Amino acid sequence: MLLKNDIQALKYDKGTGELNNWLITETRFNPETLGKVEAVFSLGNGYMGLRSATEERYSKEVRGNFVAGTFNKFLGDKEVTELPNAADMTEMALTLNGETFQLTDGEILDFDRTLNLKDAELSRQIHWRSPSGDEYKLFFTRFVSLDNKHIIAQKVAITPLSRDLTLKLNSGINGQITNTGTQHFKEGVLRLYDQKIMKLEAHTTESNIDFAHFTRHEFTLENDTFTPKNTIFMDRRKIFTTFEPETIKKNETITIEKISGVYTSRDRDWENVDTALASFATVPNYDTLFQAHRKAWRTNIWEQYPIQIEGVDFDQLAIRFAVYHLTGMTPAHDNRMNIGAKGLSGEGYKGHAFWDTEIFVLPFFTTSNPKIARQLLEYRFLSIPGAVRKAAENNYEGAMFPWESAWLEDGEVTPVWGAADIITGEPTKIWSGFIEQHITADIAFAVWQYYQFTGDQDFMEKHGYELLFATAVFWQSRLEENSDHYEITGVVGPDEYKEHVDNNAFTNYMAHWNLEKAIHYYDLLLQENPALLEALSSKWDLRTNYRKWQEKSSKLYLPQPNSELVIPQDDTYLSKKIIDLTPYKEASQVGALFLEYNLDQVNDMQITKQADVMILLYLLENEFSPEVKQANWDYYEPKTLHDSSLSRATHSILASDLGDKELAYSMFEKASRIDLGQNMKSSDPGIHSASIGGIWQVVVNGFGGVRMLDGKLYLHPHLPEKWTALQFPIYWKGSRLLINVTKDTIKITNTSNNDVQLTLNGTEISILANTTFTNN
Ligand code: IFM
Repeated sequence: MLLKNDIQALKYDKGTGELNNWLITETRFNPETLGKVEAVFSLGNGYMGLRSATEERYSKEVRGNFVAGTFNKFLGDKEVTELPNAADMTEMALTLNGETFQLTDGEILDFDRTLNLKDAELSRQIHWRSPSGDEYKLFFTRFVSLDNKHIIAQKVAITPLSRDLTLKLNSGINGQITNTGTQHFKEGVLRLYDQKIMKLEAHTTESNIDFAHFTRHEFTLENDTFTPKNTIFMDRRKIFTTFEPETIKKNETITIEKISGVYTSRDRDWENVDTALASFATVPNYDTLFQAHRKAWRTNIWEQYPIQIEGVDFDQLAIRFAVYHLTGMTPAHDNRMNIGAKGLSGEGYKGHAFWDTEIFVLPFFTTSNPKIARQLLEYRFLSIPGAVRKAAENNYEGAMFPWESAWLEDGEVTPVWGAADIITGEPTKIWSGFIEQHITADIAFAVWQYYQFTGDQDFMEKHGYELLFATAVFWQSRLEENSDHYEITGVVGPDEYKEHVDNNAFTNYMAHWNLEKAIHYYDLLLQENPALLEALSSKWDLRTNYRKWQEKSSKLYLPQPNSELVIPQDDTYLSKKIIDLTPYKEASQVGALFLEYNLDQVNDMQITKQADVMILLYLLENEFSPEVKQANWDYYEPKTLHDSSLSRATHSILASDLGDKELAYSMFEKASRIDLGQNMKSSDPGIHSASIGGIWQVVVNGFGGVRMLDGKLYLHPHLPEKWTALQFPIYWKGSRLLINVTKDTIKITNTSNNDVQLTLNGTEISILANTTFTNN
């Protein structure tokens, strides 16, 4: 389906047979829209993410290779730490019979570029006529290994069709790459080993991380491997070799493999550059690497998450696309790292982690791969010292988590200045790092959600209780007394178009929830594990805090539904001006409103950027009646621009809950096209991690109807009209359930040795160990 303003630049139906709904194809080379494909087709394994910039270079490309957790801060007060763009190892500049291979020159007779999600491999096939009229076929493939996290493998096969070919290849490692102009690396050693392996060492300027990059090439002509004439050259931060094979006969195919590796001193098994080199030296050729990589994807990903949608091919592709990127963006190998709002697919948001992780992405892992969810929560636990510092800097107590996070110790890393203000001509101040505070409760919420789904007592004892208590200590210190009640003034809620508001409903309710949970677990530990409570008490002064939690939580102002059942988003929202948002809602460009108004003006209008009250109704769903949910949907949705990619998924899930299948599906259609759709300008700085997590949530929590309420599992599917079947796995307290929903049956297979209790469409049932339950 094409949405308004779409042109069909991507195709989704090229895969047939085994590859049905596994391929995304760009069918027309467009040098103006390189960024979209670089991000959406990016390759990654959680250790690194590689933008899919082409082997040959173009003026509007943005090459990018990001290694998780290697943050560096450039000099100067205006800079914040960011994920540096590592040296580029993918460039391969080809000269064919004296002409530079460039798709902007000559003529493209045939072209497609395809991301195969199943094998996580990118391919590009081209039939090119050079400016002088010679024709060539070129076939490029590449992948970032899931089996060996350091490795990028590339291959190109070139066949001259018009006459014999004299080929020149310029290829190596280019450390002149920057983050939009900022050079994060000090020059290191360059070296060619045994006429074969090129090395470029680099060191981040401030965080002192060592990077070792290696690359090597292999040439094959009609099955025979050979070493062509080659000349090495070095430049600042650059090592390249010019290869000049003997003439290749017309219609013969020369294949060139380029295998590259990146290792850093952040690796847990890092010893030094020499051991990294020794490890790289044992890496096999493309095909052998590919077999292992493919097996890893099949076994660890697609067999682990067998999510199937029948009825709409695009939707099946979209959920696979989501799982593909959720895998590539997540540093599952290291609990000192988290997920960037753009994953590892671009410079956007500087690689920083936001509430996007806990509220939008984490539910996928909590439900489908609890081990990874635990590691992501451990990252927050390990970053408590930075959160305590942030609290202290703001005269609060406890752990006040940063709005944007990078290094564990950093605390707040949100930049202070952002986009241009069209009225004042100055940069707009970004207030989120100062006053978008709900993230502290969001993290506590994710801890609790993880605990309820998994029953992981070990995590709670080591990390979870402390996270719940430390966050509650912050909230009690944050609340402001106002005659007979407490309130929270001067914040930004999820709706970032409203700054310095008082009593943002989402923030207040979540803070209250956080305090109540802390009280509950304090009481519980007092009974069940007084020794642990004692240890935590002495660290966080819990006895005093407990009294304050009780006193303040019960008096915290929670905005109540008004006579129309609408919950005020904040103290003044409902009294602000209402304008006609139709032109902005219909605009293809996000933020179109700001071409006409500045943020101060928008602050004075009833315009909401993204789900705000709506996400409250989703997260704390059993605190609100269906009537309240409906009234708030009807009030806020027309005023919501969905200018954040986080918005539509939440709306879709709520629409499912409200029984409006059509609306839920149309919201899902839009959410699932944020990156994957035909808007070729949607994703240049990187894919939208939260929106991708949101796609999974819509499928499993929305249409699949999976919920955890008060620690119990509920299932109430609402299959969209167009779907005939939906299958997905979930873990509940360590037991794996495979849920299969069709128009008239629900089948639940319990593959564990424990019985599982759940409420299915309102009826409590027990799925016995190792059995399948069918409801029809
Ligand atoms: O965390 C979000 C926020 O809610 C809206 N602006 C973008 C951020 C990063 O995705």
